[in-house]
Amino acid sequence: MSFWEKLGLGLKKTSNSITSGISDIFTKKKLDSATLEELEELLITADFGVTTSAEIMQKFATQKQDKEITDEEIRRLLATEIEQRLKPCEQPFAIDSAHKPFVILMVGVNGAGKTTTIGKLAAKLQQQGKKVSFIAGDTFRAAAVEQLKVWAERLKIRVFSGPDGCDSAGLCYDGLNAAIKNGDNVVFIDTAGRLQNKSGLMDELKKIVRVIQKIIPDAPHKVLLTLDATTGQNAVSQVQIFREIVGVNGLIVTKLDGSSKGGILVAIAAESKLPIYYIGVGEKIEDLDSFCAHDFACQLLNLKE
Ligand SMILES: Nc1nc2c(ncn2[C@@H]2O[C@H](COP(=O)(O)OP(=O)(O)O)[C@@H](O)[C@H]2O)c(=O)[nH]1
Ligand SMILES: [Mg+2]
Repeated sequence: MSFWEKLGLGLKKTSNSITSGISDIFTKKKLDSATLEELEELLITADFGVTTSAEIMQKFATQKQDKEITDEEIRRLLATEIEQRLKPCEQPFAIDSAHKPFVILMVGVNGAGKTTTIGKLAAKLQQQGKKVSFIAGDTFRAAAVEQLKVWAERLKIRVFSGPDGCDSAGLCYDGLNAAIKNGDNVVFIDTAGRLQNKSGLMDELKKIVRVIQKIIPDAPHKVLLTLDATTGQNAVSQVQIFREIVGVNGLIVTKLDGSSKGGILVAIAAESKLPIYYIGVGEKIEDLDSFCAHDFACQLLNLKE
């Protein structure tokens, strides 16, 4: 199955509910104000966000009100609106080779998919000929270190880790020095994500950044926030929180397979305007691909391109 097919299958729950919702609403074939209101509600339910849903509804109201329209036309119009909103977030993920190593700090709440994404992304960078290494900065849980080690073994990547419960920032400091010594092109720093304890998390992440800047003043070169699409609107507030803490400059949205909340990408894009570098559609190594606004919008509205 191609990535496109997996994405389509993953978004089925969302796209089916939007599609059938649209056909239910458009029994009258006319875009009157009652229909428009129902459409707006449908978009909100699909997690597009209140602002975006209202904007789209408003646009249809000025352009199409009381005109005859088929449900397929509505889906096409919606797909265009969504693509436009997602387009600014579609940006290539580039490693600036002027930085050696290029330091990537992975942040996000527990279970969002940070460690898995590090593995998948490292595989891609290896294919581009980059020498990659890992720092197991999630020292809070032994299982987290083990999980990163499994990826490292599989990809034959060096992983810098310390004893259970050791100080994460100190480990990152030593790990970064080791990466420099080894001449690595890219180093991923995995971190813990205990959002329950927001101030502790904030302190720890800030400390990691401070410590690595003692070695490389302009690092981290990318702070990637991993978001689990199944969490819906909560993902929007996670963006705000992590931005405040460590200045996130790129997003990865995982679990778009099996999420009935695929519309959340639209809300995240509208609220954050941050690049969405990659999306995840499964647990396997190949289940991560660059984000394409057009493909995503088509799959979300059940359109065949
Ligand atoms: N279905 C699905 N599962 C994913 C995806 N990305 C990660 N996972 C799974 O989500 C769980 C948590 O991922 P993990 O990388 O440990 O999250 P972390 O706590 O942020 O490091 C694991 O079981 C992963 O295999 C995805 O795109 N789709
Ligand atoms: Mg992890």
